[in-house]
Amino acid sequence: MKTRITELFGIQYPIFQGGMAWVAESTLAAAVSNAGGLGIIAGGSAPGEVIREEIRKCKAQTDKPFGVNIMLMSPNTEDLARIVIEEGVPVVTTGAGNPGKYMEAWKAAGIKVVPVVPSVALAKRMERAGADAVIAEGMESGGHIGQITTMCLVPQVVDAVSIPVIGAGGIADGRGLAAAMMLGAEGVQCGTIFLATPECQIHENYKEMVLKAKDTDSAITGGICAGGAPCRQVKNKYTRRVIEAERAGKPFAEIEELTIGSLRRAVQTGDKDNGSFMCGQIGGMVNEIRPCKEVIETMFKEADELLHHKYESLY
Ligand code: TUI
Repeated sequence: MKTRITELFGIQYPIFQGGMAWVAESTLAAAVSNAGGLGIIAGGSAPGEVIREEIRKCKAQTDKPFGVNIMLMSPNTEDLARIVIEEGVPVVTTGAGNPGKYMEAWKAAGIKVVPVVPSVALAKRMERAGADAVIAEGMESGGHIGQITTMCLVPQVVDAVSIPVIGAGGIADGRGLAAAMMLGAEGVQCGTIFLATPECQIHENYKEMVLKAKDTDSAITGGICAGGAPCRQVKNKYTRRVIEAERAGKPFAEIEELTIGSLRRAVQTGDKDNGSFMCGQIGGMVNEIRPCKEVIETMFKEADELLHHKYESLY
């Protein structure tokens, strides 16, 4: 499948792996890149030097292009914005904010910049600021989310900008990939499906939570997570406690106390009661562990079948 995304990023398949904070480290990113997609190291809220190490480890594991995601709510954003330039990272994706103030420096360094946008307005602003592509991410996604579904966001963003659009949110197989292409996307970004791979270095309990999750098993902790950002994760005692505190109108500091460190607890200690197991709504369809290469190849084979044969036979 050749699109402006495969051309622009020099990758075999137009698929990005989501920049999942605490989750997406060098081994996962290198596995996705080696399988022909674009692997991404998540900056999350880690110190810049930790990510510099991850970038170097990734380079040692692949000679293919990869990217770094910069989560703009991080207190270490300035450091990371500089480190991606120093390390010659080919692609930067951003999330959780407007990367406008860094764009000029990244472009001058030859970095391809791909912001996640939750709205048409931000997509247009990013195009004007020089973004190479945008990721239109629907609220089906895990983690910090916007308000619009993938089905509604992708075609509206595609109509509003001329740069290529990558669809994200709720995509985990060839059907989702084909659907995104039908909406006008030229590639997809997937997160949840890559949690269920042997290359993903999260705690086994996290994988178990994703594999067991049904369609309705995610909860949005509203407007509180990470200082006022809606956040989707698997329902558990933690989400019930946070949502209860929110409904009771507890002071912000008290709720923040509950949420701080919750994603790290999920990823590193697999604390099923106190962790935030971020996962998209498509988690209900993710029922087995498969290597990244198999995930990607199967997805594109399925989409190819659908796009070439299934609909042709209806006419
Ligand atoms: O960023 C994400 N997903 C994330 S970030 C994250 S880290 C975290 N850690 C602990 C608690 C909470 C979060 C986990 N998941 N996705 C991309 C995304 N970007 N979703 C929404 C946005 C977004 C929102 C507003 C992008 C831009 C934006 O702009 C506002 C503005 O400044 O115009």
